[in-house]
Amino acid sequence: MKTEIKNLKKAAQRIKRAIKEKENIVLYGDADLDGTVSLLILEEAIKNLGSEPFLYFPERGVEGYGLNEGALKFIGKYAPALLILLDCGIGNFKEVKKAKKMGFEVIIIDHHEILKEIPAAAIVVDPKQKGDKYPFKFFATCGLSFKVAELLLGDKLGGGRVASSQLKQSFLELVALATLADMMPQVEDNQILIEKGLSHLSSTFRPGLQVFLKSFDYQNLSPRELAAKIISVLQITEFKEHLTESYLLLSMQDEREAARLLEVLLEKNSQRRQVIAELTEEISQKIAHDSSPIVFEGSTEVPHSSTGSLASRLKNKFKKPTFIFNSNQTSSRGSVRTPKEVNGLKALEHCHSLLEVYGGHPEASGFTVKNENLNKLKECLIEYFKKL
Ligand SMILES: [Mn+2]
Repeated sequence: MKTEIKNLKKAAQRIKRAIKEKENIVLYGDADLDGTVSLLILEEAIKNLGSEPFLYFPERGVEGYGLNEGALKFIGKYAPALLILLDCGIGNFKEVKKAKKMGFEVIIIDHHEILKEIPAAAIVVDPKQKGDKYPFKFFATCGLSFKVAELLLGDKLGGGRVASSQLKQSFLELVALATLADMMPQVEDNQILIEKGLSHLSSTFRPGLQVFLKSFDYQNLSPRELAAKIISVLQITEFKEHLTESYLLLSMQDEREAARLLEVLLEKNSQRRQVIAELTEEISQKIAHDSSPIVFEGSTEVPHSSTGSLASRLKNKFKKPTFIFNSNQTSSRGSVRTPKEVNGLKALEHCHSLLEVYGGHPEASGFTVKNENLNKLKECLIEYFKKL
């Protein structure tokens, strides 16, 4: 028998049962492109089977990353329900327990590193968990979501009929974009997903992607260049009533409506790029002669949605583990980017007693810290990296 990802089938069976028994289903996704696409694929699969799930994306800058108290309060009205956490959840120990108490049965579909333990969810799909024998470990969450959709839809997905193979192709386009956006290794299973998805991108039938073809001179772009341009617009967007604008665009049925939204997104994107360029310059000047083993910078001025991009740029420039955060009145939320040979997640783990939340991947992770612990965190990290 072919090995499968641990609990994948179990998750699909549980979702099928929820559809059949008309249980409420809540899809809860991280707001980046991976989370957005993971949610959209499952939503479309579930709708195809006749059920209408509720949707929620937590707003990172306001609520923090992953499942949180405020979000639970909001979605509480749907309980009892099946709550599916996508591209987040594997670090939400407290919140998953709380959700259970509120009447949610929780499924986690995530690809982030397993921390000290696994949350008390009913079903956890994460190729990095113990006992997962599937050889490939580096799916983006959208790849896992696609696999669940395949199990849900069976013959309805690519079963030879035109409509169904179109749906499969459309899912693959989304998976390719989100896997690239999440910077997952482009090898083995991912390579296949990306190649399949990109191969038909220029003939996509999804209105929210068609509008990109009309707005860019795509004939002169390779499929990868086209994908990179689309990703740069969709990777981080703003929110409307707990939905991301990238979700709204990709789920739109009407092309004219999609074209209008794309115009707004392109404008916001160019403004964002300018802010990032200015902040990169500002911070670079400030730390140019700094001998610290790390870059640790942030303020209320750094937009929370730009901490990842800023950290990546500064990491590439100074070749040091880089921690960039946005502060509000009580706490700071940051992104970590480290040179290849350095594991930033281990560093956060070392200082975890100072942190509220942390998680991610060895080269790209994130954290939330109370402002009163910010300096202690900096010292803890410096001490950690000095010893390395
Ligand atoms: Mn992801």
